[in-house]
Amino acid sequence: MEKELNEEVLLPTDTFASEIDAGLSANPKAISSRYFYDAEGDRLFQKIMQLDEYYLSRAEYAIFKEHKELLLQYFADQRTAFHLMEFGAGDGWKTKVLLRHFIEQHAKFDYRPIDISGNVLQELESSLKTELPSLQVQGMEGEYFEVLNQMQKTDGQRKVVLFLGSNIGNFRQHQAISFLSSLRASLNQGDMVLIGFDMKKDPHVIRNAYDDASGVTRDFNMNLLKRLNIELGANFDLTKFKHYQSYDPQSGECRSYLISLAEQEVTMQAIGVSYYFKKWEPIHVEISRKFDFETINELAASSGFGVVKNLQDTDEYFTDSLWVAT
Ligand code: AVJ
Repeated sequence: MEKELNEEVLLPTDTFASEIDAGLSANPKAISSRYFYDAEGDRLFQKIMQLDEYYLSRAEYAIFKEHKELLLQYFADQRTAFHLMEFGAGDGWKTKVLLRHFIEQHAKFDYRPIDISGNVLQELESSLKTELPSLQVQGMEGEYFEVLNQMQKTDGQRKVVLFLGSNIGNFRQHQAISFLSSLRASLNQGDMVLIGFDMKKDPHVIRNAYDDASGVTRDFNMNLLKRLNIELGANFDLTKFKHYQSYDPQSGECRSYLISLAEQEVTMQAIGVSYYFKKWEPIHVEISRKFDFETINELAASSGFGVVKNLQDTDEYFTDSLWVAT
């Protein structure tokens, strides 16, 4: 592909600014976790994945190591060719376990990572070129469903969509159902999805994963304010906010907040607006939901999928749930 690729995720500043404005003007205040991922946010998330406390990526990696044969059997049903799509592939650390195995088995498939960041795709494609030269890769830059819908007409091959890492946890249940229903609408009957779910477990283990001893997650959360300073001309004083994490074992909601340590006013030059913060007022910045099988089944049933198989690591920390479009 001879396409020009962007340096990083470029959102129109007006959409970005107006969403931040709406969130900081609301009561209670909130900012969407999708804004974490500028270049520095990407780098900090990579560091999070290497933390002792952050078990999620390692657990999913272990599931793939253990069950790659079984997954290929399901994906390549009757030895037909398939498109392996991935939403938000990142550096592909976990996916490469599957890709390598599928290549070794001479499976008939191609790999199509989808991301709104051209830069992410470019890096992934070039690492795959050296590590798995015979793999057919086609990075697809754009919004997930737009890309899928464009493919709809191209050929009759089965699609298998990976949505890993418990990224689904960033949605509340009703949002997840609408996301998955849109996904279903872009697929044909018999297509499959493999979704990563972080499971409910010892609440201390979960809290620690989002409040690590070395403070990387704190920096990851605080980077959001830095980003607003740099990109929207805000004047957040980072010493006047702190990161706070809560986990509710009943709802399974793990929530991140940035808490104002003083009564203060913050100005955003880009739109010429000031925001007033009470002392101890929180900004809600992320929800990372934890799941159980009931919730997973409900999600599948409500969005037009049937659960084929649930795969877990030996600790039962994480589940990769394989679904078929019904
Ligand atoms: C990338 C959304 C799966 O919620 O666990 C990690 C992001 N936030 N530590 C998660 C995250 C704080 C992560 N996801």
